[in-house]
Amino acid sequence: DQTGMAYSVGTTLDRFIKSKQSDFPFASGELSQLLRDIALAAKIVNRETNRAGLANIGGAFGQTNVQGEEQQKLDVIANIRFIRALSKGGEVCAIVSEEEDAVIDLHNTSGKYVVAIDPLDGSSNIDVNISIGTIFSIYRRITPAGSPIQMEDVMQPGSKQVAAGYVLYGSSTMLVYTTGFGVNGFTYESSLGEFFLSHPNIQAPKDGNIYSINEGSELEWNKGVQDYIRLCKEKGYSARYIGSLVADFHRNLLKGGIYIYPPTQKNPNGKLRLLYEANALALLAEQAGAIATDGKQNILSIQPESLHQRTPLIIGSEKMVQTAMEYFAEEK
Ligand code: AHM
Ligand code: MG
Repeated sequence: DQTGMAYSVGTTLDRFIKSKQSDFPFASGELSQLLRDIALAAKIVNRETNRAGLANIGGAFGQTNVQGEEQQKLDVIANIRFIRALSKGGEVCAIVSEEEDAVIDLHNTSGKYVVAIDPLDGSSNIDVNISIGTIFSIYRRITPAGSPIQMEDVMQPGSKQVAAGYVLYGSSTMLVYTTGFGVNGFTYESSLGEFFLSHPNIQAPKDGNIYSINEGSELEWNKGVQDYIRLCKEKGYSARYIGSLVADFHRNLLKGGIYIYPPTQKNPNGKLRLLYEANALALLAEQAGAIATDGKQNILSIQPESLHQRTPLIIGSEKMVQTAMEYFAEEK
């Protein structure tokens, strides 16, 4: 029951995951454990992001390592943290990460799940104390457990996701995820080291008045995009663009809005990556009653052809995305 259920104040993520186990009557609990692994890594990355400003005074902060090596970049650290958590848990057989060219085969053939992850998205915002995020998609492997993983296990369309979510490292840190039964958001209480259910059963507004696009690229857009953004202005919508996909998506999900990363001359297929950026947010959008498309088809129905494939992304409130698509269909 997604709507009628009242959660007590102080439902922790762990307890929530446990209470949702009955959504999967025949499940072994491995997906639940995998979600807990991700939450743990998120707490660690949260700690690192909070300290990021102290990186250059690491000595005083006790952060310089014994070899005197330079502090690693936060996105590299996040990549290591998530891969470590996912490898140790034992539920995962393969990982696709934005930070790694090839598939990471964990050589754990009994692991049922494949994870695609952008460990720390919003690279231009990392060093300037602006919200950043982690995005993840979870798939069940197709080939039988016990055999080596194959590309088909990894290259599944977004419609096959069994769970997806993001972590937003913002003014509060939040974890928002779905297992295909609605979308729930948890806010991190750092003094207790716990995520608490703060946004049960998130429903995206059907319409909105915020548009999010990098307007610096306007001259590179096709006419459909230009015309739609002009419409947004005629309607008096607000422009909001953080440049961190998770943060822009999260705001629009709660307030109603549209996020667009269109094809540009520089990036004819858009900039964002299908496997570990667009798919997860598309599933969350759909589960919250919003829409995600590449302009022609539902993001979730795209059959991936390469690991780091890009896709245009139009995502947000149903009415806004539908109107945008009518404009984009005119093209040129
Ligand atoms: P990244 O993976 O290098 O961080 O790039 C992805 C980010 C998204 O978070 C954001 O929405 C987009 O790139 C912003 O791109 P631009 O600076 O071209 O507007
Ligand atoms: Mg990214």
